[in-house]
Amino acid sequence: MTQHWDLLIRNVHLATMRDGYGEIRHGAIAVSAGRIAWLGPENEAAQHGSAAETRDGGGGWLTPGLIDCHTHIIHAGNRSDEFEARLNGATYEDIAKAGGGIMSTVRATRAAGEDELLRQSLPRIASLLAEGVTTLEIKSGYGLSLEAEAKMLRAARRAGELLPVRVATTFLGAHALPPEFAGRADDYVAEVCAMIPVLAREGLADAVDAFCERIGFTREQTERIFLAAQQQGLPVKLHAEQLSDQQGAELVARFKGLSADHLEHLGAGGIAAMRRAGTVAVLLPGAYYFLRDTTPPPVAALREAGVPMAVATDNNPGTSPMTSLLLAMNMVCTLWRLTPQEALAGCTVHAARALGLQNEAGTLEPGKRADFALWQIARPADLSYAFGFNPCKAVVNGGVWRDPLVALPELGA
Ligand code: DI6
Ligand code: FE
Repeated sequence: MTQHWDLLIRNVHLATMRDGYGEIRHGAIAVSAGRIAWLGPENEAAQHGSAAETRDGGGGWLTPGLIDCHTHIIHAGNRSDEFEARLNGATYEDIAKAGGGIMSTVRATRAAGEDELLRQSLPRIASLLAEGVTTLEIKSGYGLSLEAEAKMLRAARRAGELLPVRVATTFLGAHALPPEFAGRADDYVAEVCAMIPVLAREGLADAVDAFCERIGFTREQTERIFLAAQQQGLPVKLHAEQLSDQQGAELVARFKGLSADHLEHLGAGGIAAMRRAGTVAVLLPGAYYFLRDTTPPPVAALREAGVPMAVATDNNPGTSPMTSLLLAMNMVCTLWRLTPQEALAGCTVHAARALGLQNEAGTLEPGKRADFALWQIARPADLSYAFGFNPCKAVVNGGVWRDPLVALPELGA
């Protein structure tokens, strides 16, 4: 019995991302009700079904839609003024004394209404979407009060309604200590724990994250936050070992966390714990580059241990004002010696797992969401090889074909 499909894309090479690239040359892929119904060699399509609409992929490569699994892309203002001041000789201390740094983003984000937040953030998101991103994680963490964190998360949810992208939200109340809690970090952590059930009830958070660092929150404080998340049935992830080894990876693995992110200072104990727990290592080369860091994450040891490695932009105004996942792929290859295949897996199959979406996205296989990117390239390695060039020709979101460039919606004044 043959199937009836909504859409058949023919004349493409498929990188299914199952078992390496999982290449199917001269392939075709069929969609029904927004899901993948069939895929295989093009010359076998007719014996499996027929489609209401057929598209010619032009001999390009079709991959799973890319997934940016770690961003702070909803925020107001930017910090190019500080960037310039530093390059003209100002020190971080001067800038902090003048009220700059992360607190300047917190002030701007608190002051912006939800529409204004979206107006400033949607162009950044559109930049990712032009490169084939179909799933995007967005963290809060520049509000640092229940009201302002909820506003950020609502804006993130709305971004997913206004633009063709699946948004996964993460509550990052423990990103920095707000000024009104100066010297009372434990009191703020109690406040963050109290926000979790409220945000969970409103369906605003898909996961909970924290910044476990000397300049962030301690492991004990992070654990209190994870316990509060666990009580609400929310999965956890962690900004871990970015600047120093706080053994955050061990902690997040103990909670069977989705991911540990950054990891430049990750030790052997953390790697072993992540492997046992199935916690994904999310690599963020933008922050490493922008901070001119010199300690790379232990990529060879992660590979050796079989810990899945995802790759993300970490888009944020302080340490990674980057809106290109393709650039992140090039960076992990050039800076950290991932292979192009690992880089693409890092933005597809492993990124899906870092969001708990491994049954929905990240590979081309029947039953998964029909989220694809179509590239005019000779081979998948082209995606990691060139930088500053975008070979994306079309994107498919849930079976709906679109141009890579999306129009931005009008938002109220
Ligand atoms: N790690 C970082 O590098 C950013 N947040 C975090 O947890 C910094 C955020 C900023 O400076 O705005
Ligand atoms: Fe981050």
